[in-house]
Amino acid sequence: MTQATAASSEHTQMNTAKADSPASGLAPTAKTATELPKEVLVKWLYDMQLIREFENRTMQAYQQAKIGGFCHIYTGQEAVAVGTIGCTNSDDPVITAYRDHGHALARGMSPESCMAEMFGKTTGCAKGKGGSMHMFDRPNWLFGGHGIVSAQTPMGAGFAFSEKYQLEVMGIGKKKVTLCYMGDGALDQGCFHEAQNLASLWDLPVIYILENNGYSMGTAINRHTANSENLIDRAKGYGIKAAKIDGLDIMNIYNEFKPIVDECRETSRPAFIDLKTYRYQGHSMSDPQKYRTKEEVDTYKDKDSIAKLCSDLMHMGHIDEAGWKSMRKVISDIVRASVEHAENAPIPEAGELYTDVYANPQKNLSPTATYTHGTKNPLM
Ligand SMILES: Cc1ncc(C[n+]2csc(CCOP(=O)(O)OP(=O)(O)O)c2C)c(N)n1
Ligand SMILES: [Mg+2]
Repeated sequence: MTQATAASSEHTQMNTAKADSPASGLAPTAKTATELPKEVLVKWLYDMQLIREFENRTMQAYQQAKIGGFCHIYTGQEAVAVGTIGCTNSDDPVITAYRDHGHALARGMSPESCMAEMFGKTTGCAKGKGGSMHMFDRPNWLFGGHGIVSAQTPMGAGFAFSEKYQLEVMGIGKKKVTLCYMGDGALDQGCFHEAQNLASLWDLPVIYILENNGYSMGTAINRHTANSENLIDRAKGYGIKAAKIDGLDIMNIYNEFKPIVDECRETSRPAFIDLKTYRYQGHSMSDPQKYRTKEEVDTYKDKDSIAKLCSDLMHMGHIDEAGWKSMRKVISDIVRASVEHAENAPIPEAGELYTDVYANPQKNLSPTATYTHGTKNPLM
């Protein structure tokens, strides 16, 4: 058994799935987060720390030029991905923008697969052809990772439409909620308004989660969008239920977001959530950050979501100093192993440029037929 597998089996034992825990496939259910099983709460801490450590190693690897292209770090925003995904069933569709490593890990992608994707290696989730901005994980219902600002918002409505159509017209499937994440920059794109219009008109069960980290690249939100203190009124203009939630406290996210998910699943009505959060790093790995002060960043670091959850769990007696230390060691070993894995994994053959280009490349193939991963485009 390698160090990493030993560490991961230790983690599995530590967080053995119980009914009502995320690992059972169903969102955990309790009136308030403090009433959730200890295993669920400890797993949140684990997942948030996994993302934090993963991003530390990502930055190192990027600085060593082992990762190329654009790379956007999720540090500071961990409570959003872990808390909101923690309110969903494991087969609810999730789609997001390019700051996507946290969502991929929170959805259950293995750190090896995520890291290898960034290294451009064949064992990455998209065979190394997508990179940092395009994390896809079909078995875990994660549909990207999208680099064009707001491009995912109409697709979010599309996933909700597809699931609803299957249930109500084809008589298959079940009630699902689509989570569509977006940055504050996406608020200003026309397609988001079109998506909200159709989501409301057609009763689509999609929740738009605004990860409001205050900046679109180097432009502060009050300089790029109108009435930025009152964004929920816009959604209300489309008849969409909207709420503003503090995104730095994961317990609070559960308490306020879980009822919205339940209502969306039940009523098939869309929702819009303005989740206030903050990114500790620059917009991407090449950002001198002249648009904000160190003091501002420190103010948010003082309210760090991982430190907050850890302290809450210690007060509740769910974890102690020794447990927290050993959890961090387990995670550190797993992430280090993921970097080693990515370094040693093969790079794609040149011929891979011609595979996976079209979803359905075979002539006369039924549009509903299953696509075979790796199928070569016969025209090339
Ligand atoms: C349509 C489009 N316009 C411009 C860009 C360039 N661009 C990349 S990221 C970005 C800022 C987006 O910020 P935000 O949506 O707040 O997300 P965050 O980086 O804060 O997560 C811009 C303008 C783009 N990718 N797509
Ligand atoms: Mg932003």
